[in-house]
Amino acid sequence: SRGDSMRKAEENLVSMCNDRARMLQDQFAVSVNHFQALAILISTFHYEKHPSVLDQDTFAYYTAKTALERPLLNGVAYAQRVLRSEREAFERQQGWTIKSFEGTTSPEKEEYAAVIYSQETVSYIEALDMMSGEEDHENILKARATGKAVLTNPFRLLGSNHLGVVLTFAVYRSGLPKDATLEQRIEATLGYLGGAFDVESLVENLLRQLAGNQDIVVNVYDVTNATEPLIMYGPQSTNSYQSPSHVSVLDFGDPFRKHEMKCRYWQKV
Ligand code: WA2
Repeated sequence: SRGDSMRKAEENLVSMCNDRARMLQDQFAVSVNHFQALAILISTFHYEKHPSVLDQDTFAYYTAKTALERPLLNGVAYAQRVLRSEREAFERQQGWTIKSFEGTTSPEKEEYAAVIYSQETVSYIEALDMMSGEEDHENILKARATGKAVLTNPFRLLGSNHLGVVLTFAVYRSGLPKDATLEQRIEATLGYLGGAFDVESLVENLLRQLAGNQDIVVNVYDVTNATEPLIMYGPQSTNSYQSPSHVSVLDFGDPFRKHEMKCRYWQKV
C-alpha cells in the first residue's frame, strides 16, 4: 500500500543518512588521529634535536607518503610562532620574509605564525603568517589556549577556494603541565600544526562511492550556534518542494563544536 511504501522510503532514508554520517565521522576521526601524530614528529625532529633534523623536503616527503592515512585532509602544514623581537633573525635564517594573506610582506606585529613546513598540496601557504587570516587566527588562539585539536567555521580555503574547515593543534615546549594556566600555555607555545579539510571535494568523493547517492541530498552543518546553522557541505538552497528529511548526529571530535548531517530525497516519494 501507499503507507507501506512511504514507511519503507523513510526507513531507507534514515539508514542511508546514518551510514553516511558514520562513514564521514570515521574518516574524520582517522584523519585527526594521524594529524595529531604529526605534532610528535615536529617535536621530536624539529625541537628535540639541536640543530633540527627536519626540513621542508623531509616534511613534504613524509606527509606525501602518509597522505592516505588522512583521507579527508587535503594538506597539512606547520607554522612556527615568531615574536616581533625574533622576526629579523628568523627571516635571515629562513632566507625569506613573512607574508600576510594578501601575499605581501607582513607589517610589523606583536607575533606571527609563519608556515615553515607544508605538504606540497598546500604549498601556497608557505611563508604566510597564518595569524593574518581571520579564521586561522581565531583557531590558533583557541588551539593554544586549550591544547585541543580545534576546527574553524566553514569558510573558503586558500588555493582551491572550496568550502572547508581548518584543523589546528598547538605544539608546546616539553614539560607543560596538564593543568597549565592560559598564560603558561601561551608562553610554552612553539607553533601550530594545521590541516585543511577540503569538505567540498573530499566529502563529495566519499559520498559519490555509495549506493543510492543519486536519490538523496546530503547537507552537513556546523550547528554550534543552534539559531544560526552554518552550511559546511551540500547545496545552499533546497528545492521549493520540501520532502521529509532526516538528521543524523556527527561528532568531529572538537569539544567546542556541534555538527549534524541532514538528508532528504531529491524527489517526492
Ligand atoms: N591550510 C590550508 N589552506 C588554508 C588554510 C590553512 N591553514 N587557511 C586557509 N586556507 C598551518 O594554524 C596553522 C593551516 C594553518 C596552520
